Amino acid sequence: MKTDYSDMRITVIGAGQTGLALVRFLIERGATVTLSDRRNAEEIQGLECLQGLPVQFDLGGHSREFFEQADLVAISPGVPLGIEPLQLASSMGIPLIGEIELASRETASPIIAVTGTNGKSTTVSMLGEIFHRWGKKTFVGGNLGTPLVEACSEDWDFLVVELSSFQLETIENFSPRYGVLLNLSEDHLDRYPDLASYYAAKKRMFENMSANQVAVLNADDGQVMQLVADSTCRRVLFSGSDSLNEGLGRIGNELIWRWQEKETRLPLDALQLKGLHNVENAMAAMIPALLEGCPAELAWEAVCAFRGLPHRMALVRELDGVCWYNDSKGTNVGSVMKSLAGLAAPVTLIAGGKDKGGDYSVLRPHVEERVTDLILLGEAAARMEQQLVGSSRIHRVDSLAEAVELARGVTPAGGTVLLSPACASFDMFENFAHRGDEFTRLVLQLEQGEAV
Ligand code: UMA
Ligand code: ADP
Repeated sequence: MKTDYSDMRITVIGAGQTGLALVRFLIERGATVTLSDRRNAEEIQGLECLQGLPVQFDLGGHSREFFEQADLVAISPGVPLGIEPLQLASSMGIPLIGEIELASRETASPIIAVTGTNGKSTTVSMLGEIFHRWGKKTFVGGNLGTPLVEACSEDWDFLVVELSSFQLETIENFSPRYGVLLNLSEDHLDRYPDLASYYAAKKRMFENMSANQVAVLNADDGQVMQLVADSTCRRVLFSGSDSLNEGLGRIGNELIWRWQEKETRLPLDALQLKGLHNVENAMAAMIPALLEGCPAELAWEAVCAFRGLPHRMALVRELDGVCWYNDSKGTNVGSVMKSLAGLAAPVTLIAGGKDKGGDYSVLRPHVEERVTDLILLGEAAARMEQQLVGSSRIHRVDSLAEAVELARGVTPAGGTVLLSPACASFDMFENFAHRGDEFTRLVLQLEQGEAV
């Protein structure tokens, strides 16, 4: 399993979390490594973790020579395959490999992979809670935060891996024991020419899976069922709206697991996380555990005890009768709809950020129903305003600080302020967590008694 990279010249592209982890791994395996990034050293965080290692740097742009002369190019997920240096390497027959493919070749541990447009991080975290409570040595990472390559030199009972479409684009032989597909809706249209290409990347998760492997699918999502229609792997379904003859369904306030002539019921009231979308995430997380033989009650206890991840509908504070929620991870319109659905009017919604090219007008009925003031910032603000004009009072601001100040001024007691941007954060922040932390800091600074 241990690939011998000694004497290979490998160029790693992207000096983010993935690239830095790849460099450390490949050097340990004897490769001669160059790290290439379009940013300068001063702009890159965490480079110091490579101190003392024999790595060559190609920073402030990608030089041809490191792509022309490589034996292999290892790619970070955020780097699009269409950029010139990768096209060049590819045209010269130099193999390109993504981090998930590279890492998964190194491990024999069973992989539970989770993808979908929304709910991935919540679901993999729930899976981690279940398997840990069951006493299994379990890695939980991937797009969630820790690159898979950091785990692949160790033995694990299970590897639970969140996969984005970017990571799936570059797989070749990757084949998880379980492939969970939660839902599909519009996202990442700044990277893909159309929705079909984004869905096609998601579909790749199933392309090497066969009858011994299980696709865990959301029966309520027509796009999901259609996407996997021609796959040859086993399927186990979940539904938040229907009792299923086989699989994990729902009847009123109970989940019902029907499998091999047996039936188990679980009380939905016990789930801490609210909203139908979290019921779906919980069901998706339960299925691999149940099929692995984890007692249903133990798995359900673990899921119910889970209190959610930061930056997903996290209540920052209640101040003068106004609740302030940080949903910085609401980075597409689908997730904003779910977040809004759980709130009562009047809501002040702070949105906008890096524009991913999607259609914001689908938010209109949800904004009209609940949002009184819509505060827009970032690169996407102009397009959002155009598409949502007339749906609520719209304000444009230049910074998050200004947005918070304005929200404070316009939101009456009994109302809610929600940061749920429907956009990526990279135009103004390092990532969604940075944006959420900044929002939290600003909100915690607000003084009592100064509301409208
Ligand atoms: N870069 C170049 N040339 C380019 C493009 C980018 O050099 O043409 C460089 C950037 O300057 C930067 C580096 O590439 O230094 C960033 O690489 P990256 O975007 O792959 O970021 P990582 O830090 O490695 O983080 C990635 C995931 N990021 C993306 O896919 C954008 C992280 O997901 C993931 O947690 C991490 O790997 C570990 O697996 C974040 C994300 O935003 C949370 N994901 C998207 C999402 O969830 O919507 C898909
Ligand atoms: P992801 O990792 O796919 O971005 P997260 O679990 O981080 O998903 O949740 C991000 C946001 O997406 C949440 O704040 C919530 O608004 C929304 N969300 C979570 N789960 C679902 C789901 N199953 N379906 C639709 N939206 C969801």
